Amino acid sequence: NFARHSLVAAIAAITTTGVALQAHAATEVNLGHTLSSSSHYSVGADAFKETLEELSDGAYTVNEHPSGSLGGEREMIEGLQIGTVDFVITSTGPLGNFVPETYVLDLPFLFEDYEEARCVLDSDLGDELLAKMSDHNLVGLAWSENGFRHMTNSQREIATPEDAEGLRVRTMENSVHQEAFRQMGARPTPMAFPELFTALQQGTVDGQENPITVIVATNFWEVQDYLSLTGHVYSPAVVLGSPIFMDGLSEEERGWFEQAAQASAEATREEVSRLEREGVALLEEKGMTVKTDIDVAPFQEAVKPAYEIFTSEYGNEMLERVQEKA
Ligand code: EAX
Repeated sequence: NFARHSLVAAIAAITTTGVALQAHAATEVNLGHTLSSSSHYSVGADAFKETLEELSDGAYTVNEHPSGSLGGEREMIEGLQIGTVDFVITSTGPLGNFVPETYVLDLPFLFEDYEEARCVLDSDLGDELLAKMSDHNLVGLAWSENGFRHMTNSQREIATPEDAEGLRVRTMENSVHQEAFRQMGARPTPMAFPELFTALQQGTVDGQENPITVIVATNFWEVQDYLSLTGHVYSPAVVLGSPIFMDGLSEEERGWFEQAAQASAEATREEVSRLEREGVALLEEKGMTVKTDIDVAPFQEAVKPAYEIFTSEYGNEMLERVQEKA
């Protein structure tokens, strides 16, 4: 009798749970980025999804959209502002077009190494820049990472700025970067990332610049023979949210998303570190000619005017504050 009673109770419980689950189907949010599903951004997207689904006990679920399937980085940022995209992991490449305060982070040779860059982004200054984004209709959630950028091309080995002269180099849609490459004598061609592989393949551009992480994740060795470890600029990434989605959340829910973004950034940074250790050997194995011992002083000298152009437009204050912390 007792057994029968509990069986009935158990069935009732299952039925109720079933009804409850139906009534509260998980709310789906989308998260986009430009890189492949084997990339450091996808590692970060997976961490975002896992953390959020766990913290919210399944109330939210994340649909990941890698490989630029929601558009290039500039387009996705616009999507956040109009509410067609909920979350994005993006480099700061096109972000300055929306939040000019972040341009400072894109200056060449600003940070010496990963430790320094991460330390500045994790400081109160980094928090301040994240908070600034809400003045521009975006929610800045966490500083993630893309990595130090290096040059690749299909024509020749680059050891000095002169070697880059006349090369058509794809840059991000970032005026600071375009200026730096112009100063080096290259011909910068701004372009959204999803168009880049084909442009390299068809020879519309000779070269591009990206971190080891991106070169590995995008199989650039198939279309680029030379890699020079110029490390000319640190490329931060950021986890951004749509204010249209986030403004509707309770305090507690908002906290879940913030923690998910934090977990995402941490997982991505770990993957960047791993690829920094292992990626160059892999690219050599794939047939790239890698120039490792680059004297960066002439490159630093060549891009100096980019600093003047930057400060004449945005002033010295932010730059000095970053340099003090670095
Ligand atoms: O954020 O556009 C770029 O070159 C970026 O490094 C890439 O989209 C990853």
